[in-house]
Amino acid sequence: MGLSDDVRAAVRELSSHPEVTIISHIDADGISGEAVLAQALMREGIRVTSVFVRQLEPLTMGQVPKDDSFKIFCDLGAGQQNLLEEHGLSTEEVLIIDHHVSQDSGTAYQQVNCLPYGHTKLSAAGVAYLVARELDSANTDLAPLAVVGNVGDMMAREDCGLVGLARDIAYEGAARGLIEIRARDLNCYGISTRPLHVCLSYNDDPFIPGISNNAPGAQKFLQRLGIPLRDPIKGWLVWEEIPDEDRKRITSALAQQLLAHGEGISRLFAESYLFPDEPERTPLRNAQEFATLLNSCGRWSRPGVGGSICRGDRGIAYRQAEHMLTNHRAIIRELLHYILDTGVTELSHLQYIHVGNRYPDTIVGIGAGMALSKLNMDKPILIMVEQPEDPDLTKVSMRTTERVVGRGIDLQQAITEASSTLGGAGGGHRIAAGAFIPRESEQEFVRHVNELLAGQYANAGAGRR
Ligand SMILES: [Mn+2]
Repeated sequence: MGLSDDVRAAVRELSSHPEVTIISHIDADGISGEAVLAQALMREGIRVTSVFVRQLEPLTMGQVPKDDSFKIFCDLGAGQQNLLEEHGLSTEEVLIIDHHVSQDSGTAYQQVNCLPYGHTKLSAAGVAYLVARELDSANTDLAPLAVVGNVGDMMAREDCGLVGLARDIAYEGAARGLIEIRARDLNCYGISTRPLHVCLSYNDDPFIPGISNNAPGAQKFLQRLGIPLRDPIKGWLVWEEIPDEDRKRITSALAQQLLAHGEGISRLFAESYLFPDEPERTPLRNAQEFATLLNSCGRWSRPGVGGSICRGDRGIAYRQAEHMLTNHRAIIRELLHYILDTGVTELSHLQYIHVGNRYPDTIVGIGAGMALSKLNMDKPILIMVEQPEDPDLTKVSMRTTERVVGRGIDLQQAITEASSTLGGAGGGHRIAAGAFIPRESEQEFVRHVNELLAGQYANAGAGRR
């Protein structure tokens, strides 16, 4: 048995249900995964209703309808099978499409999960695409959405590009002319919407002295190279529009800049995924920015707007999403200034701040990540925020840099261990992780994470010797 057997089994199952409810996650992966599944099923004449949840927990289970429809859980469910069981869902009415660690409940729910087969860099939207393609090979037109989900879930981050099955999906989209894959492109966010010098200055992976966090510095650097930065009609040019030759000159000059500072250049380049059919200079133009657009819909509790965009709405839904994106960025900027103005408390191996109830818990991690590049980048940042629904709980987010991860730091490990010791729960990745902890344990938690990070450094040092 392999993943493709599970995909085929799922398709056999789906074909026998006239009515399906999809329960999906509110982030870019969940929104794009839902759109892939819903469109593929509707093309088969299956009626589809969708529900989005922030996370699957006892409170949100109430949103799962108790009716005769078949239930597909997308980007969630694998780790919450006990909740499905408690909700009274039988094995005949559930399919889980997920890429998270599976927690068996005793009830053997049908799953298509890439993780047990060792596909660690495929998101739920990627798995959903495999199912859609098995339903009908014409569904390969949904490949761009699967790429958005994969990129939105950071599947391209570590390797500066998608790998394995996720990369195959991108190439299928490219074969249909729906995706332009640029190998060894600039590893930079905002290649379709940000003026080039601003785009360069926002980039801190890799951190380039004199350019990262320094828009005037980036502008001077480009002017010295003689790169035209403005077009008389369009105004500031974006990276995507810069001619091939000039792009090569810029990346090689950036490489020299990094080498001159004794830094490696491997992270300067990344594969990028552009959508040539989308309007120029919009966040719809590439996978990273498209994912941000969907994330901002989800974070402002309008995942359905993101879903409409995934289905091709470029009218009302797109305008609403643009508005949310602007708002999203303004609040994150405000949070960034709040962190920098208030200042963080430094411990030996981390720096932390508590923002009370001033900001929504869905954006504090992003804001902390941005603040980090203006703080001591060698120490991971930990940010705490009150939980509006539950005053006894505190949401914690942590962020660090690739460089610190390379030295042996694993935030996911530290935060999961520290939170479980104190009766909370956490998860995430080496570079970014989060947890919910009891409010009264905040100080103890911070101290514990600090100790665990110290231990990780010590172990990594011992390993190198
Ligand atoms: Mn996901």
